[in-house]
Amino acid sequence: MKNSIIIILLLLSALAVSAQTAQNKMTWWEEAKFGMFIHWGIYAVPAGTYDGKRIDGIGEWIMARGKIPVAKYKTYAQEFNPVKYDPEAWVKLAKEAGMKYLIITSKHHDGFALFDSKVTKWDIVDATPYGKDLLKPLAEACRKEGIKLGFYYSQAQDWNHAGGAASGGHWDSAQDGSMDEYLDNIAVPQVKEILENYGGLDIIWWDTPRNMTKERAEKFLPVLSKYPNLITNDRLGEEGFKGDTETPEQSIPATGIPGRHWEVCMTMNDTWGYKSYDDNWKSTKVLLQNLVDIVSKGGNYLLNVGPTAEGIIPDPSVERLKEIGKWMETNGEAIYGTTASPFDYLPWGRGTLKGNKLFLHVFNWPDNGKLSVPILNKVNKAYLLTNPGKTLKVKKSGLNKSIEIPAIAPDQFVSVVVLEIDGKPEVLPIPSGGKKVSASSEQPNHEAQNLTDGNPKNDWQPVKNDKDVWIEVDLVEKTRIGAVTVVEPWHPWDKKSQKLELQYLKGNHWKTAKEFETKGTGHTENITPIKAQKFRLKILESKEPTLNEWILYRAE
Ligand code: JFZ
Repeated sequence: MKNSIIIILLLLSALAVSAQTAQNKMTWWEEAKFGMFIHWGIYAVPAGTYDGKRIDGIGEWIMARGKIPVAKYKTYAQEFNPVKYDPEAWVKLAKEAGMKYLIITSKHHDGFALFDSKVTKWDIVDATPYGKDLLKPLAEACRKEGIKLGFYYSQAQDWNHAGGAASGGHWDSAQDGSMDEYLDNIAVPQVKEILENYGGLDIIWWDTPRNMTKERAEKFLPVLSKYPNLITNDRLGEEGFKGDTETPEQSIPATGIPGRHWEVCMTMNDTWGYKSYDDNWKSTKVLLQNLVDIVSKGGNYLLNVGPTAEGIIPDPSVERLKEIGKWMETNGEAIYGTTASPFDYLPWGRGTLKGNKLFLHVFNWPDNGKLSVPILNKVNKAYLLTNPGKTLKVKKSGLNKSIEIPAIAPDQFVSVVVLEIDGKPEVLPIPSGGKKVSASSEQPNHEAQNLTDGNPKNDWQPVKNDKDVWIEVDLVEKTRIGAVTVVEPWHPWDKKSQKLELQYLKGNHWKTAKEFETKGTGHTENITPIKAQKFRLKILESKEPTLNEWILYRAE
């Protein structure tokens, strides 16, 4: 009797422990934060130029943008001979950059398979002089180096197999055919191939679900059901296939995506697939601050490289990845396995959290020797992440903590200050959160009140003939405001923007705090702190006035 009680107690405690440390298929992904995207294929041969003309837009779309006939495009395969391809070196580079996973285009919209496919001749083995599967050795290198592996697979668009979709429509009769037959005979079997033949994938990354009705998307489900640990994104079907991750592209959602896993994919220059003349490289500082920004909002960063037809990752990419890697080597603790920032806004940078450690990622190092942190908790210890032996002095300053920091930023990109705090982080709520909003006008189901509800998925829209569009919030008490964020619904490629003016009520007069212009993808603007109770946002110029969220932050 006694023994069985002890056994039951032991079992119960074992259950409790396993529940606490419950692992699921997303656990590694949540901890990883940073991955490498690789766009590689036949398009690296024309590399942005067709018929002597530079073709606008992203390199991997050259066939569509240049309306290159199928037969002509196929001839490029004869020049695709990546003899300098060194999969081990690619994986090592990703690892050196601090990336934990890698996702490569196993087949992009041009329909070309980088793997040995039995259901088509349009693949690396049958169509190129190289003649060897490119993904086998890459998968082996990933496994050897402990890097998780994902394949991008363009399930809907396929510009070379008859019946495949093409956004904008077919431009060559060779593309015409039944999409269902294409799915049954090419796409579904190929997905089976990539899942079965590469030692198990960690991720499948679908793309552009053009014409992917529910019935068509469902064709992939029987295959996928055999891989319960496979992570998939949200681009399989037109509707209703949410997958595991949301995939904002080329821009960072201003307030993250609450309640979902999300991953921002981004290019280092302006193209995914290699273009010989695209030199518009983002700086290491921008890329690194993007990573920190994304992680502070709870997301992952999937950063792209576009290798050449010879199999070389362009030097500017390699340089940047190595610089990021150097930073990650000493500051990785403030990235991997962290959770989103407890702060809604920090004027000088971003925050991440792990246990009782609060990591303060300083983008703009204060020149007065003091870092003001709006945290209410007791701080037990403060130090630079790169110099934990030397504690920094912490003083109270109003509701904030003031950290005494060195005069000069220890890092040229992002300097990390660590605070060890007592208990869960406590911060003041967003002043505008949940507050009453009124507007010059609003449409049913697009009420102004949506603007302060913390949900970026609903929106406010004024009526069509509104000539003087504004929204107004009452903060209930006078509050010092130091920044404003708007969440907007568009993508970078929509090329939308809105001109906005933040105003505040002083006496009986609306005064201008700041005018600014957004790019339609959400925006945060710092202002000279203003103390007021009522604020207005005027939409000065917009083709389609709308906002998802409007946030006013406390100036510290
Ligand atoms: C898609 C692909 O088309 C692109 O080639 C690349 O692979 C990227 C990661 O994913 O990008 C898109 C998707 C949708 C649009 C533009 C680019 N769009 O709707 O205009």
